[in-house]
Amino acid sequence: MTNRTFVMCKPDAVERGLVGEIVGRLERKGLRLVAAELRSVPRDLAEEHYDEHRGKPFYGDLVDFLTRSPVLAMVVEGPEEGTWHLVRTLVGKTKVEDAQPGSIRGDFATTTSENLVHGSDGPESAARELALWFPGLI
Ligand code: 3AN
Repeated sequence: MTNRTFVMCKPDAVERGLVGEIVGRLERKGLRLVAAELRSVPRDLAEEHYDEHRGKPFYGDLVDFLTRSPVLAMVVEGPEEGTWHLVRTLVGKTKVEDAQPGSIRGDFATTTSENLVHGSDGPESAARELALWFPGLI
C-alpha cells in the first residue's frame, strides 16, 4: 500500500529517551502506527538497509551506528498516498545544519551522523524497506 511508509527511531533516539516524543509527533500529525518493534539490528540487515550508501566513506560508521543498540522499527500509515513525504517533512533535512526548527532533527539533533530518525525517501524505498523490515506484513 502506497499510503504506508517505513520509519525508524535510530539507536540515539532510543538511548536519549526520545521515542515517545517522536512517535507522539507522528500520531499528533494524524498518522497511525500499523506495526512497531523494538529490535536489535543484525549487521546484515543494517548493511542491506543502507545498501545505497555501500562504498561511501561513512558506510562503515553508519552500519556500526545502526547496530549499536536497539531501534524502534515502525510501519506508519496515513490517509492518502505520499505518507513517506509527510514523514520526511516532520523528520527534517538530512544535513543537521539544514534541518528546520519544528522538525524532529531541527529540534533535537546536533550531528548529521546521529540524527534520530529514518524515514523512507520515496515510494520505491518505502516498498523496499517495508519488505525488508516487516516481510510478514506484505
Ligand atoms: P536520510 O536519513 O535523511 O534519508 P540518507 O539516506 O541520505 O539520509 O543517509 C542515511 C544516513 O547516512 C543519514 N541519516 C546520516 O546518518 C548518514 N549520512 C548521510 N550523508 C552523510 C554524510 N555526508 N556524512 C555523514 N553521514 C551521512
